[in-house]
Amino acid sequence: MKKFLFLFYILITFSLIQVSCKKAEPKIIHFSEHFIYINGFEDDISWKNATWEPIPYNWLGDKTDSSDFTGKYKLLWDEKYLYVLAKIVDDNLLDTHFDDFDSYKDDDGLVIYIDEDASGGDHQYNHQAFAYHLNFNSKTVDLGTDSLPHYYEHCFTSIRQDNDTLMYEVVIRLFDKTYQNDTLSKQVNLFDGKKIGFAIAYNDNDVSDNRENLFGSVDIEGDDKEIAEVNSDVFEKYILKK
Ligand SMILES: [Ca+2]
Ligand SMILES: [Ca+2]
Ligand SMILES: [Ca+2]
Ligand SMILES: [Ca+2]
Repeated sequence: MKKFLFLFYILITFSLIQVSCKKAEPKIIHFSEHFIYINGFEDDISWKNATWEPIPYNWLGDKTDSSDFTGKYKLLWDEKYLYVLAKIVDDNLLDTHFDDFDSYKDDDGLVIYIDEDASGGDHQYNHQAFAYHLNFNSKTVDLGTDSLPHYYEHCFTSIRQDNDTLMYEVVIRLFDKTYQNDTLSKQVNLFDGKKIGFAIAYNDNDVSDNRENLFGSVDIEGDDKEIAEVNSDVFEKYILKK
């Protein structure tokens, strides 16, 4: 009996070790066989073959419900670009800072986080990963190596508003950690089997001076729920598949 219990103990311990060592499989981004027209409409053939994923987590701000915000997104790729479609329902659209570099997180706006090689790690003042803040004028802002906000012409964005619904359709060129500026740096080509880190979020302000909530696509442990702005370890791993 003792021998049986010992063997049982070994088996359970081994199983627990296996479970704890098992890493989450990367999610799949499917290849786009067809041209995607960046116009804020989701009727392109390729989008029909992509699956919606939710933006369910309240990273910052008071507890709220679906009447305040709901969000979902789809991803696709081809050899040159990553494509993002995001459907946001926000009960009150607010854009009060007309200087794109001034308090942009206190206006409503989508944020797209990309770590081109899924390396993880700090990206606040370097370019091993990017946090693209999409303004309503379709310009994109992220912090530079000088710790100041700058424009990045990596994203071409179409935003279509229908009452309280925003449809973002975005085509993105990816850059690696050697990125210097938009004229000197060469974009990274995409290929079957390439892994990237990705997350998406929405700054929601409805009636306040400062941002009310930040909603995100990944479940972040710990107290620093805005960590995606600083560290790409929390981005989700995706693999490009043909
Ligand atoms: Ca379209
Ligand atoms: Ca809202
Ligand atoms: Ca990286
Ligand atoms: Ca809002």
